[in-house]
Amino acid sequence: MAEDRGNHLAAKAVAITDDVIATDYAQRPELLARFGERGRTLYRRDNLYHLSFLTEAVRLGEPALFVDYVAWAKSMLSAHGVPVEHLVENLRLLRAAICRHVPPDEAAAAAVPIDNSLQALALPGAEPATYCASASPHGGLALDYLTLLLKADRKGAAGLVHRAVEEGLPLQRIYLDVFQQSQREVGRLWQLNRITVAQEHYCTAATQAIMNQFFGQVLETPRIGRRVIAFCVAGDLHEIGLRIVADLFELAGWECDFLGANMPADSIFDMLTAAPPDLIAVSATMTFHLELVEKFIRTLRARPDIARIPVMVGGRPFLIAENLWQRVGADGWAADAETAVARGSELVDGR
Ligand code: B12
Repeated sequence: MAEDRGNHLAAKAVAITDDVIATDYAQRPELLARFGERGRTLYRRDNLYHLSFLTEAVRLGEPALFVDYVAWAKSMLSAHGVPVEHLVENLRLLRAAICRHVPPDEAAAAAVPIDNSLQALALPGAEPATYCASASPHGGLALDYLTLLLKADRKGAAGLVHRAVEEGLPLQRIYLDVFQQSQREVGRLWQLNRITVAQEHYCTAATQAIMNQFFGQVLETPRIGRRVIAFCVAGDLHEIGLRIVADLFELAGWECDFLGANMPADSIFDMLTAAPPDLIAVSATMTFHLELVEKFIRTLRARPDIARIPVMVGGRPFLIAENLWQRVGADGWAADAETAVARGSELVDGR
């Protein structure tokens, strides 16, 4: 059955991982001497991580989710000095181990994203491109903003965007062309091992603080009598994308109950029942949280009192596989906050 896809991979993740490691260490006994017990622990952690992405790609029938993950893993590993050949060999062992542990139909389904990834790894790969290119809209401003943050000058960065708004740049552009793009660039620089986790945290916290400075302005738009509840599924800690969505809804005159990151589903249902909104906006950034997005929508649809509230989804995995929103059962999706407001309005108009 389609809805059972990926179940065996999830259930057998530990056994598959142990098999990969046992096979590799038997073939290459020097690994233990070279990398010690810690090497084995990291190898184990990485394989469980590979499997968490692969399971979602198989479950949702979207191989692209795994291909994107492998491209990301390649770039992370090579930035830390691990040659691509290690990843290629790891994927081959993973493919073989899966065949030994899950039924043939699920093994065949898992082979598709793995083979697609191996093909992509065989091509010469460029490093991921910058999100703050001067040719992109307000790319120069985004780069200047980020450069100040990376020098730990958040006052300077705040001044820069406040001046741009005073000179007439709409707040929407600051949110999308500066905050969004600089955050994505921070991620790229971390991925390439060019900035530390501490620098990423500094930039993120500073951008959140600067966004808060604009919040009064965001609320000035006359209200239009529509309300959206916005949250990130449990475990997902990435809230800035959804916060941008929330603020742009407010700028368009909606009331937005922004609940932020890591929201337990039970509590959402209490809120939805007590005061049903016109629209629900659900965000997930990590691919392995898609299962919770799908589960939330399935549970909602089974509750007659709130079943018909339209649900929009968004976040990083939805940018990778454009039909994913349908696969998780949503009514719509959007690639960015501006489109989210337009699409959300259409969904509510169409009810
Ligand atoms: C900041 C950050 C964090 C912070 C988040 C803090 C916070 N308060 O939000 C912290 C440190 C917690 C974090 C943790 C992790 N992170 Co992180 N993180 C980032 C980073 C640098 C920026 C996120 C962000 O603000 N993006 C900017 C927003 C504006 O973009 P966006 O989310 O795409 O949102 C837009 C659209 O998608 C859409 N949208 C979003 N939600 C919704 C919802 C609806 C309904 C709609 C319609 C539209 C919509 O509209 C938004 C605005 O236009 C990203 C890099 C990146 N590319 O995003 C990495 C990134 C997402 N993280 C990554 C990773 C690996 C992790 C960790 C696993 C790291 C670790 N080893 O622990 C953990 C996982 C934590 C978890 N369980 O969730 C990777 C993911 C790679 C992958 N292959 O999946 C990324 C891509 C970094 C990278 N380049 O390697 N992270």
